[in-house]
Formats: sequence, C-alpha cells, structure tokens
Amino acid sequence: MSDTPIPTGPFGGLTRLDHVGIACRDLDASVEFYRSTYGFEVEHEEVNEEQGVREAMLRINGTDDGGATYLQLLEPTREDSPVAKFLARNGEGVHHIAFGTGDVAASAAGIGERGVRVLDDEPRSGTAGSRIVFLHPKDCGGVLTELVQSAH
Ligand code: CMX
Ligand code: CO
Repeated sequence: MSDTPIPTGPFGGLTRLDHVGIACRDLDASVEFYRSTYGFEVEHEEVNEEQGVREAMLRINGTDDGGATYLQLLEPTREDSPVAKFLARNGEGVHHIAFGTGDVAASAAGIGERGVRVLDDEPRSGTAGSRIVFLHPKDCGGVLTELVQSAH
C-alpha cells in the first residue's frame, strides 16, 4: 500500500497530461507512421469492447511522478462507437486529451461540481486496467476530455 496522499486542489487534483487520443482508420498503419517518423514504440495494445476501440499506447517519455505521457491511437471496432462517429464527421485526427489523477472519482466529482457534465456515472475500464471518465466536449471548449487513474 502506498501512503502517498490523494491529490486534492481546486482543479480536481490533476497531475499531468497522460495522453492525447488520436482517431485513425488503420491502427497498424498509424503505429507504423509514429514508429518510422518519430521513433515511438508501442508499449501496450488492446481491444476495449466497451469503448469500441482497438488501441495502441505509444510511450513518449517517463515522468518523475511514476507516470508517463503517451499517444493513444484509436481504431473503431464497430460503427456505433464514438470513434467511428468521430471519423465519419471529421476524418482522422485528434480525438481527446486525457489528464492523469490519483483519484478519478474525486477528480470527476470536483469538476462536476463546477458545472461540467461528467459522461460516466461510475469510472469505466480504460487502458491496462486504468479507470477513466469522460467530460463533455461542449463544456470543455470543444475538447473531449478524459480523466485517467492508472492501475499502479
Ligand atoms: N471532440 C470534440 N467534439 C466532439 C467530439 C470530440 N471527440 N465528439 C463529438 N463532438 C461534438 C460534435 O462535433 C457535435 O457537435 P455539434 O453539436 O456542434 O455538431 C457534438 O459533440 C455531438 O456529437 P455527436 O457526433 O452527435 O456525438 P454524441 O453526442 O453521440 O457523442 C460524446 C459525443 C462526446 C458524448 C461521445 O463521443 C462520448 O461519450 N465519448 C466518450 C467515450 C469515448 O470517446 N471513447 C473512445 C476513447 C476511449 C479511450 O480513450 O480509452
Ligand atoms: Co483515452
């Protein structure tokens, strides 16, 4: 058990930029672009059926709080998924940003009290056992925003 205190503060205790989510039509081609152009390697790949995505996490760097910063490449697995809808409207591109937090439920509650719609009543399952919630893009200046608490 860690005795690190849960972060608190006026902005829900967010500690870092965890990842930028990018919608793509062909995950393997997108992974290859980021590998051959920038040298980023895949740290983790999975299918998340609840979110309707096949995804790859590409690690950019490590940070001194034990987390890292990633690109999350997202290919839809079904036509009624958020990423499929986004691709149909906008084509490939930046889909969301995600802030890291030590306590996703507390952060979501604090941010929700400020009038931002939290799209998930309870945190859902994200990459590699993380717990995630989304904030409505219309309440965040047009930016779909995720809060993520990593499994470790
Ligand atoms: N970024 C910014 N705006 C967005 C958006 C996005 N990614 N997706 C939709 N919108 C906007 C649309 O442009 C549209 O705006 P207008 O009304 O001005 O035209 C409005 O939101 C509604 O769009 P929609 O296509 O009708 O989409 P829905 O309302 O059905 O869904 C949202 C939008 C955000 C509620 C839905 O995408 C959602 O619940 N997302 C969270 C889950 C998710 O994205 N999962 C995939 C990633 C998983 C992961 O990161 O692990
Ligand atoms: Co994400």
